Amino acid sequence: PFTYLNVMDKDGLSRLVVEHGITRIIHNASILSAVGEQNPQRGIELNTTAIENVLEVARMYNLRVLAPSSIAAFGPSSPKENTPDITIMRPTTVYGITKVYGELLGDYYHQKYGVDYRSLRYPGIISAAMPGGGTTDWAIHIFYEALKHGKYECFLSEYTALPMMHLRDCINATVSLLNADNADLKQRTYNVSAFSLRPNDLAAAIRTHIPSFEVTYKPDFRQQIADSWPSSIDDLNARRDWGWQEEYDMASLTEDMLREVEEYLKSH
Ligand code: VAH
Repeated sequence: PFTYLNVMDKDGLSRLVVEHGITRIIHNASILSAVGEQNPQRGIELNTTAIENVLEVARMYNLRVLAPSSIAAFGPSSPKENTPDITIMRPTTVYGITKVYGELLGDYYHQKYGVDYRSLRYPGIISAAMPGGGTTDWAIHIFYEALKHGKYECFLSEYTALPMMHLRDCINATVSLLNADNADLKQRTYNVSAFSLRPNDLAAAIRTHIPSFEVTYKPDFRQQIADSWPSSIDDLNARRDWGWQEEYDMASLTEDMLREVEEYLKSH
């Protein structure tokens, strides 16, 4: 079953939960990092009100909630490499600030009301679906441009390493945490990542399939956002507590993405 819902409408969310006997919510509705910096007030309003509504409805109806956070919850003063789950978190985007707020509010609802809140700090998620205004969108656009035009102008510098994962690994991690036994969870929010990815490395991987592929680099406002985030993430707690394990590395992701994007372009 599928229906539309405005996540700002708490009563509408409550009605949906009651009418459909909902027991779990995966809350993905959010304004992402780049779009959020172009309209900060809209990002603050939606991202905070949405998580508040989801947690309140979860409290009222005893729901299990998986409300993803992001590596964007870290900032320039967080450790840059192998960033741990628990560390300094002073993000410099409204997206990151609202993600830290969501994590802290989720912990509060868990402690005060016993709400079964769980969260994953997603890295950049790579799939053939068009991205929604994030700073990691380059890792999707590059495949479309490689297949359509044989060249791509990247909005980050070639050496900007960011944690990433394939969408299938993201879904597997989400379902694994959602189904994990509470007794196995030693924290409510976990880092997850499959590998760190730099634009020049992905360009080289694509060139093993499309030798003539050319990339130029023209950093824009998103470079400053990317520079404030970790280059790599420590997700050992997720691997230990509930068995997180990625399937895709950069090479297998590249093969899969070229195949999926080619399929998409044939039918659109
Ligand atoms: C963004 N794709 O770029 C999202 C993600 C780690 C980044 O949260 O905003």
